Amino acid sequence: MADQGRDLSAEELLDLHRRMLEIRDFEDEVMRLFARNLVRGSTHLCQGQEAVAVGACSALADGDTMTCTYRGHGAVIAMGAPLDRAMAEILGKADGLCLGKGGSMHLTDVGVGALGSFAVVGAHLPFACGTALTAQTLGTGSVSLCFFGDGSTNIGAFHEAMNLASVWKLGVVFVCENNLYGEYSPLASTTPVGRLADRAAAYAMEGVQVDGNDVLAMRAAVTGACGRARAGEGPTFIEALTYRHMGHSRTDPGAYRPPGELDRWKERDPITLFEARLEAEGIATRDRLDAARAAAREAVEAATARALEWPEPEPDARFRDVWAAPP
Ligand SMILES: Cc1ncc(C[n+]2csc(CCOP(=O)(O)OP(=O)(O)O)c2C)c(N)n1
Ligand SMILES: [Mg+2]
Repeated sequence: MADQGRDLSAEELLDLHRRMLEIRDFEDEVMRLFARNLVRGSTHLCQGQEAVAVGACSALADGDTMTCTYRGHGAVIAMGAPLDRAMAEILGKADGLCLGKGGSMHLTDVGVGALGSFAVVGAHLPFACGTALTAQTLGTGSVSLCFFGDGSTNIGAFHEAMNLASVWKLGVVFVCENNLYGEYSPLASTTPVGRLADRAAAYAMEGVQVDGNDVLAMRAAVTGACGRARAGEGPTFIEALTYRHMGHSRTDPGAYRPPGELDRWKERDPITLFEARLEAEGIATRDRLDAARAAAREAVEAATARALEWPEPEPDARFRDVWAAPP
């Protein structure tokens, strides 16, 4: 454990810190905009789960791809999507990542390898197999990183995708964000398996459980899985243990959670855990970390201000870019 991150320079470690801060501030900002009725539809926020997205995506190489769920703002930002165009998409603006047609649940930025956020639970797991099959067929060596929740492991598409990926030795890295709840249901009330990593054994696949609030542990697990994928050894299932600070979506106060649970998880906040390590190892002083916090907040505020200024889509644009042009 202690050796994790030794391959990274101080600047690279601080970059992981910055990315997590930007995602946290971005999500807090989305919450405020939602309360002002500026966000259409719902939002599913990922405060508390930043280390999963940032650690995992930092292990990818150019050309690798990523798919995720409606709780995917963090993953898309971790891939390198610009904050302003991501925020503009959530606001339904013409300059949004999907020209305002996707919204919070469908953030996509193909240019950075973020191939889609999916609102239908489990729908993207077979899609991730498809991108891995493309990589295998073309011999590109690219990896297909696929994020999904604990609840998704009970849906048929999960089992089909795990089976297919294993039997065809596809380079998929399945990252299950186990945040203990699927909507309002605790995991144990829907799932007979306590340790989700054990589900991989049914598909003769390597299954590992990782502290999803430890950005370097996440990075190390995904680095190992990418190595296996690129060597043609097939997929890996990573269960990332984490917690969402907010309710399932913006209308959910999360009252079903036992008293004290949220506070206990906040004591293991991924950002403060990483800051403690950066300080303990002499990578950054408290002042430097505070400056990074202020800089991230300013970056998100500036991106939000730009996104708010940008125009609404023209009514005529609503049927454009919906279907691909025939070849
Ligand atoms: C096929 C399908 N069934 C049901 C839903 C409604 N639904 C939306 S999110 C969700 C819970 C998913 O939980 P989990 O996979 O743990 O992800 P989390 O929201 O915790 O990130 C459900 C049941 C849906 N979107 N798609
Ligand atoms: Mg969940």
